[in-house]
Amino acid sequence: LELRSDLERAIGAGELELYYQPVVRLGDGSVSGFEALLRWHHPTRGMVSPVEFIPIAEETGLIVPIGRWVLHEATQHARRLEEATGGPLRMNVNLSAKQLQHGGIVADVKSALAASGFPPERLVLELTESVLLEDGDLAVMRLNALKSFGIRLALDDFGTGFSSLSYLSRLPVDVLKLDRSFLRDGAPALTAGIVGLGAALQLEVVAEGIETDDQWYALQALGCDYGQGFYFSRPLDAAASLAYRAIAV
Ligand code: G
Ligand code: G
Ligand code: MN
Ligand code: NA
Repeated sequence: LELRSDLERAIGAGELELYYQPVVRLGDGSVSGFEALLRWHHPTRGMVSPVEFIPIAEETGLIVPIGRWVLHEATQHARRLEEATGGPLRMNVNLSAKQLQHGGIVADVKSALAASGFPPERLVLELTESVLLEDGDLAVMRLNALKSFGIRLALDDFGTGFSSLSYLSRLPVDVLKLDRSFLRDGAPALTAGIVGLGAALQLEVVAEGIETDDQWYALQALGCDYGQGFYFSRPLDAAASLAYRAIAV
């Protein structure tokens, strides 16, 4: 496929860009941090979605240098965001299973933190339960090594996989990200159940895909602490993310 060879060039050619979506405290709508999301500006196809090119990056192994670039870029931008807002912020970075299988991940995270000076306590690595599908014990070892620097782990797309509950006991996670399908499909009992599960396990819960004020208020009433979604903000380019301020409550 031609996208494959194009992707090889894309990093060096500066065609990859990170967008940043705010994560807010549902209590008052204030910004707790941002999630970094990759975008590829392809010279002829225009914007290519990560849903299309991340799988290619994984098959070709290019996810390793791309992921390294993402970690460096996101932690450096996190420092700029903190300067712009004058307070501490978290930065969430997505990791795929392939990145975790590669031995370099621990060194890559360490070097991004050292180069940026961003504190590990505010870096959140998002993973899905698919990290356990292949060589799960190795993945858990690497995750524990990462956690030993003080970073946080979030389980992304929670509630959509096969056996989320048993995976929860194996993965050393701090945060559950409730998949946006729960809000989209209007599943209030399941949403309440997962928020309750998070509380029982002393995990933070981030609700994804908040698009209306009613969804916000309902989650607030359930005691869900954090959220993200188009209601607060779409993913923003770097300049717009620096200018983003909490919506007035
Ligand atoms: O922003 P958006 O719809 O387009 O993202 C789609 C998916 O791509 C998300 O579910 C996310 O997990 C994945 N993704 C986005 N950015 C990155 C990244 O930097 N690294 C990895 N591994 N996945 C990413
Ligand atoms: O899997 P992951 O959660 O990393 O994917 C995040 C993706 O979800 C991004 O592509 C982002 O653009 C998308 N997204 C974020 N907020 C909303 C929302 O409120 N509604 C919808 N439909 N998509 C969203
Ligand atoms: Mn994510
Ligand atoms: Na998600």
